[in-house]
Amino acid sequence: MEAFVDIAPRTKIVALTGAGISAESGVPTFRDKGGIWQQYDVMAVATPEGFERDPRLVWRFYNERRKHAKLVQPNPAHYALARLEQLLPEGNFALITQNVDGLHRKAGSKSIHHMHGELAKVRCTVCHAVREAPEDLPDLPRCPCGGLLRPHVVWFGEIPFDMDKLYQLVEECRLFLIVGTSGMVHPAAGFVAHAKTSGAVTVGVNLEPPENRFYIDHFYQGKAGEILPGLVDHWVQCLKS
Ligand code: BV8
Ligand code: ZN
Repeated sequence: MEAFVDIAPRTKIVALTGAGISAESGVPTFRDKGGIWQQYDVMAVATPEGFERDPRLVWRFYNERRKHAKLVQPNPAHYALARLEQLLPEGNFALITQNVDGLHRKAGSKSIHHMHGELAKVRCTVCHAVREAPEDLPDLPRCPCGGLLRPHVVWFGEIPFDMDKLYQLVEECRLFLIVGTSGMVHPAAGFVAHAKTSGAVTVGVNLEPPENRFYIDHFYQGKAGEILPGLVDHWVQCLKS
């Protein structure tokens, strides 16, 4: 593996994470063998049409994942990103995650953009109120207004949250770190190319070379939980020098 790239003290860093950063916490990824989409038909459980057709099936899928997410803990990769944020000057770090599992918040990260939403939240399909998911949800949970509740996540064909803000962060950063994502799902998968054309140095950590590997200047192949702590240690030294 090549030596870790240096950073300068005032570098603005944006990190984008995907399911791979939670793999070592025991959260199944989507496209690896045994991944979530191999057990469920993605069109049936992660699209508005699927919810329209069979909301009970979609609720079973998300309740199962929400229950599992409550039992798992962050791994060294999540903690490394939380540590990096603490050591950088206020406003010089932003975390964009495709993950809905809540592990970045559990690890202490503060500036988190859950672009695909959060398992822990539900949204009313009528009044659009967003609230924490109550403990045990009935088969077809309802809002006090009577509307059917849905998971507060972004399905295929839906627009991810805060896209204008996310594009601004990607354009302003000087270092773009991409961790644990196959680079298959847009528009998240396009952020690394956008960062690079906006003048950022791009750094990637992934078990396998991702689809968007071409745009990654410094690629460290392996497990995020094993590589990120050392990378952050190196960057902490750079910040001190
Ligand atoms: C949209 C939330 C319009 C719910 C998810 C081109 C442009 C724009 C859109 C499209 C386009 N082409 C196709 C589309 C449509 C579609 C899309 O991208 N389809 C793909 C599959 C072809 N995109 C959409 O519909 C998006 N909306 O486009 O709106 C628009 C257009 C432009 C601008 C604005 C709006 C909505 C997509 C969101 C869908 N919702 N999830 C839920 O979680 O249930 S997506 C789902 O996939 C998760 O969020 C997941 O995070 C995400 C991406 O997957 P990854 O995180 O990368 O996970 P994956 O399993 O694929 O990979 C894991 C990686 O980790 C692997 O590489 C593996 O090697 C690595 N790994 C494993 N273990 C480790 C590891 N790495 C390090 N350490 C380890 N230990
Ligand atoms: Zn409502």
